[in-house]
Amino acid sequence: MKTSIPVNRDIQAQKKQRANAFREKLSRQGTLIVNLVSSPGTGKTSLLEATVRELGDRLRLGVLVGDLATDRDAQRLAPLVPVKQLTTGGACHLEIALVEQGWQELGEPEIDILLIENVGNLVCPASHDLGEHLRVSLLSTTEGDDKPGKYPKMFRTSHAMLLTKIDLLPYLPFHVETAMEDARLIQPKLEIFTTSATTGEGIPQWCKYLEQQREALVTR
Ligand SMILES: Nc1nc2c(ncn2[C@@H]2O[C@H](COP(=O)(O)OP(=O)(O)O)[C@@H](O)[C@H]2O)c(=O)[nH]1
Ligand SMILES: [Mg+2]
Repeated sequence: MKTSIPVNRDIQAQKKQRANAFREKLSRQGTLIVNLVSSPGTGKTSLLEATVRELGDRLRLGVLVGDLATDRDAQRLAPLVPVKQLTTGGACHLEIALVEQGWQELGEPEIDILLIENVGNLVCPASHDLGEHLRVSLLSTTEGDDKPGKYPKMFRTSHAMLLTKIDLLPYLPFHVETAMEDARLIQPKLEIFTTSATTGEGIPQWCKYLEQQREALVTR
């Protein structure tokens, strides 16, 4: 008699377990993990640069940046913050094993917030738990205000959404209210921020949210 072995289910369960263990380990030392997800070019690295400039004096930060190839994002951030590049070699998303490896390469520092920039992609990263406390999706004004409904899993599994590049609003047919309503239909609890890494608009509010979330982690 043939027996079937649910290999894929076991592997997924193991990854989930590892992600939970990583989240718990960093929770115990008071490190908030934030997973930034979006399409390529939405402004994740620019947001990280602005965030580190705003928060770097008050909180200890560390960054892991994911890409298919090259260490360009890590090179951009290295002058500002401890950072390691995670190169997936073609995979369209980060996985917990690579994040654990990057965390070790960072030296497992005692930091307040670990920011992870996921691979630019609105589909695959939605299905992979990296042990984060917060998943934050970015949607830029250049992408169109109809995207939350078209990529629902990403926005449904997010805690916050940033509408980025709002400095470009005068030049684009992008309606902030439409994008917000679309996203809230999918995830009513979504915290929403409008930001521009170029002008700095909305960056203090976003950083305040991060500070509050980190505070909530250590006082819970
Ligand atoms: N106008 C404008 N451009 C931005 C903003 N943020 C990022 N960009 C530009 O968008 C492009 C992609 O940004 P990047 O941070 O590399 O996006 P990532 O691929 O999501 O990490 C770059 O040319 C940035 O200069 C913004 O707030 N306003
Ligand atoms: Mg980037």
